[in-house]
Amino acid sequence: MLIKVLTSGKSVRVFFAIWPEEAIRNQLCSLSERLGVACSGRRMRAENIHLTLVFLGEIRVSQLDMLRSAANTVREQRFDFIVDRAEYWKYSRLVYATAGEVPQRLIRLVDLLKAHMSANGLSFENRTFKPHITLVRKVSLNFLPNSLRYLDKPIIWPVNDWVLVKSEQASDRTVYTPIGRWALIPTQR
Ligand code: 2AM
Repeated sequence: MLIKVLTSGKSVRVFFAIWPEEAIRNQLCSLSERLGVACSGRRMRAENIHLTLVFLGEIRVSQLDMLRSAANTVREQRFDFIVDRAEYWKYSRLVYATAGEVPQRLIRLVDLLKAHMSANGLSFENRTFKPHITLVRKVSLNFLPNSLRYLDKPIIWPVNDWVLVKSEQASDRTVYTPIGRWALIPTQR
């Protein structure tokens, strides 16, 4: 399904991501509340919680159609992303949630997206994929204690689709708007 882009500018900052539905967002939000208090950092706003697949950065608006056509050809099956831990990234001063075991289908999805984008002439920063759901920023810690690192009850996130997101800077906040959505192939669980 495509969502009309409401933009008049010549370039747009975009990335591919998986975006939690309400039930999972609420669980991640509760986790960010716990971590935010313990680490005294700045929590991500609930509606901005996501997992980035490929960050494309600034592209021309005129490239969006080509990007969507390339994305239309990506096929991968549904998977669960099992969030069972939090980690601290000292360099970036952020605390994020992640999975001890990264699903192969997630890795394949990212590889496919990168390959299709490159084949269509889009250049982007090709960092090693490190799945992370940023929850708290501006954290000052030496390390994250184990009591905060491991979740008592993992959050089982059923991933059914992925999105293309436009990122904009409003006066005091970052606004993310989905501008495309693609379904993953259903499998028998
Ligand atoms: P972060 O949460 O670690 O900041 C939108 O900026 C999303 O793209 C965020 O999830 C951000 O990760 C990710 N991202 C990856 N590479 C980026 C880059 N070079 N610049 C900005 N954001 C990037």
